[in-house]
Amino acid sequence: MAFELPPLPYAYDSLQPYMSAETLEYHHDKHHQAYVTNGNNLLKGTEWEGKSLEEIVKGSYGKNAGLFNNAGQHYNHIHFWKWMKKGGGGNKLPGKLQAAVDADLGGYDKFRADFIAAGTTQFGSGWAWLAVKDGKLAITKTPNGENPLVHGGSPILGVDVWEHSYYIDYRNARPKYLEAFVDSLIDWDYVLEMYEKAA
Ligand code: MN3
Repeated sequence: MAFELPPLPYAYDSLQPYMSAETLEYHHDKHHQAYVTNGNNLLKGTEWEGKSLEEIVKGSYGKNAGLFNNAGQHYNHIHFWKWMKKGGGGNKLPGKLQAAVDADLGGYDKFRADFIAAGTTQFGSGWAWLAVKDGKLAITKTPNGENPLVHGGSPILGVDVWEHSYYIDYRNARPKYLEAFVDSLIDWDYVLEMYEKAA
């Protein structure tokens, strides 16, 4: 199935002041579009043509680096846009998710600190994740376009720590961007939706 750029699920200026319209215009319209365009070119004629995006991501990992990087980033960004919303973030988690965070991660405050630390310590480009693995929540980080799908897990929340995601708004202050993402942007309802599919 050919990759397609999904529209942003909100207006470009709706995440201000935490993420600017300029960041979203570049990040969605240029960066995500490039993964779609390059991914489609690299998919042509491969054994993964006609497969689902998840199958392409998992199948191309370690076998076709060019296709994997673009397919992985396409998958990551499709969800990244939906992991944010105006008026999101903070510690008001849906009950089922709160219970899992308490049981598996030591509560919300520890989740917040550990998730931000994962994003801060990812050296260079990559992502920080909340994933379900072996039936439990886990916080991880990956380089470049990788995600928990290729490490036996199911991502339910991820934050992009490539500089293109924060440099316009935060310059080099990656921790400030991560704090704003957790405190003011996360759409916990979408995290719950992915958790219910994964658990
Ligand atoms: Mn990105």
